[in-house]
Amino acid sequence: MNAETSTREEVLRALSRYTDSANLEKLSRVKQTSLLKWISEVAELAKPSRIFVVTNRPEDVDYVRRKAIENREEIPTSYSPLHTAHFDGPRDLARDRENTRILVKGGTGIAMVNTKEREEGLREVLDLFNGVMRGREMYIGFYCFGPKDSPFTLYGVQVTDSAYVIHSSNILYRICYDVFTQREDLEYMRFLHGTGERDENGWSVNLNARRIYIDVEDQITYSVNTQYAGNTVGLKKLSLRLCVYRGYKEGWLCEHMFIIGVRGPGGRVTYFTGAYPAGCGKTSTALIADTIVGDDLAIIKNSNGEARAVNPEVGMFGIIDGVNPDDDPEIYEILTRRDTEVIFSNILLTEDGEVWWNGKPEPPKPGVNYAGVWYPGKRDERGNEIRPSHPNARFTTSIFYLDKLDPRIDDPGGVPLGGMIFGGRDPDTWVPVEEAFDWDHGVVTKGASLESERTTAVLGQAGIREFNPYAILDFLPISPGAFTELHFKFGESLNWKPRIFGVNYFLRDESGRYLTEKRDKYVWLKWMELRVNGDVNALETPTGYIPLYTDLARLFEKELGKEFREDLYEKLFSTRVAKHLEKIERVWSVYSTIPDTPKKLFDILLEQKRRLEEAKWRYGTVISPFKLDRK
Ligand code: SPV
Ligand code: MN
Repeated sequence: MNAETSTREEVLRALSRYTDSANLEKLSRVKQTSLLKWISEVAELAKPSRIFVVTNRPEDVDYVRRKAIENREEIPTSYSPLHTAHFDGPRDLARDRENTRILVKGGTGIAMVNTKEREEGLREVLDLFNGVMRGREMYIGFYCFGPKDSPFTLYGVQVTDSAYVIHSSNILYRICYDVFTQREDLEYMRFLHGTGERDENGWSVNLNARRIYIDVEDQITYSVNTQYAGNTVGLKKLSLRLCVYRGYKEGWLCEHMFIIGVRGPGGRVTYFTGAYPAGCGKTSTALIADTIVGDDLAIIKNSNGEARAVNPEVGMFGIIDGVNPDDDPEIYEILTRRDTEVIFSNILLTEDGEVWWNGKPEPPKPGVNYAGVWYPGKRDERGNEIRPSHPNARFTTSIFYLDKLDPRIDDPGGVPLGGMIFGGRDPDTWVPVEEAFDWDHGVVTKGASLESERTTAVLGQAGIREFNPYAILDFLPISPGAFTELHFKFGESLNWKPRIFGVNYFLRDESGRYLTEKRDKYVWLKWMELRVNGDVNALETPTGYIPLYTDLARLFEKELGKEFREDLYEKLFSTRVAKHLEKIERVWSVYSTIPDTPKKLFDILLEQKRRLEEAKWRYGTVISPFKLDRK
């Protein structure tokens, strides 16, 4: 017997203390001895009463669903056996920015990234895992982060004592236990989660010891004393940091972007990715598109000189607040069908066992919600009325229910990218749609410069612009400067670079009224599709290319049956020079604090500033599109 086999046998013997014969057999088929060793170390530390392994078999998936209900992590509804409600508790229903940290050797700071000295962080978090699963079952799930047999795909193992976390993972990702039993050479990410002590409502109680630590070198994440999926489901936002880091090392992109298809003349489909900060139209754009590949994440690689994208996920963890039958018919239908599997989180579960959220046409009945028992008019200790469902209430469901699902969702080669879209909540600067001059210009002035106004619903301080480059700031393990450099290099490696666009659905007039309507974004998409394919001309502004009035008038008529007036066009597409100059100042001052910002970023900002100043001298501070040259 050689040393390898004896180690493997020893590891399996150690694991047998936590497993029945069926689960030991499942583990024994996993080829990566080092992974089994880690699992056994985790078990020794967290001390679960037993281990359950989720394979590709439907019985295992069903078992997890049943356990989530037995453990009271999910509550059945009267509406459908496949609909359940989950509550995170009033102080645990969002991502915890403060306690989410990237572990860095020596604790060296990374500009704009929340870090922690690695050894110190590991000591702290491993201590929190000591005995954390006592009396609980530990679940192990194996997943693909991407289509099976794809060069884009990453692999991950979720270890958790929460059946809800594994249930969510089973909906959101492809189960890939089979791959782990076939390929010994697999590189994989590891996600360890412990719910921590729960109170009588089922909420995690030790919120002061809530920690989400990310070790990018070892590709392990730790999450403890929390339940909210954005903090706990490893392959969601924790893997995003690991994926960005790996892309940074290897020269490809992992993005917080949807992937959509837009149809053009002759039935062609052009694919776009899009990055928008929360609450800025990301999901609604994805759902209004002609086809949808993904709603949240994208892995983008150079494939024979062209940029191709895959969605690493197969499910949606979407905001349910405001979803209504008129504006979101497709999602509404999925959420109200009885044969769809949905986990509703932080909604209102009414006393007759039905799910209610803000957006349902009928008024809410009493029930339980994220803050306990709820009845109309209930107030918190400060006298504020408690909303029946929370603004960050969510649905977890399969993307395969979507009628508009793109047939290439499982394509191992990904979809070819025609364009990349960046959008923020901007009342007064960006036009509704504009194409950058080229890749580098788009990277800097659209992606790296993305800002968004805080919404009143989130912070109660409307009007404050937050810097959120590429809509990924919360998830960056490297500085925004280094991330920008990565985009430059990626662009250089391509023979054909996707066009880059900026969109803004939130432009307002002097009285604060929105100037565009919800469905107008469909026209902007159609215009971008035509631009990518060289089918329409554009006007050159100091900040990029904008649509001609005649093209938009035709598209509004054709796509929405709506008249698009010339005076509205002029208002929407005027270049607001002074606002742009202010924006450049803000962006410049942020990047000048980031030491690894490439010089090219400043050069491009400077050129844009010069163009704006020259235009201001020629035309004044607001430039009508009718004054510009056609390109
Ligand atoms: C987001 O906030 O961008 C989400 C939800 O997609 S979370 O999983 O919390 O990140
Ligand atoms: Mn997201």
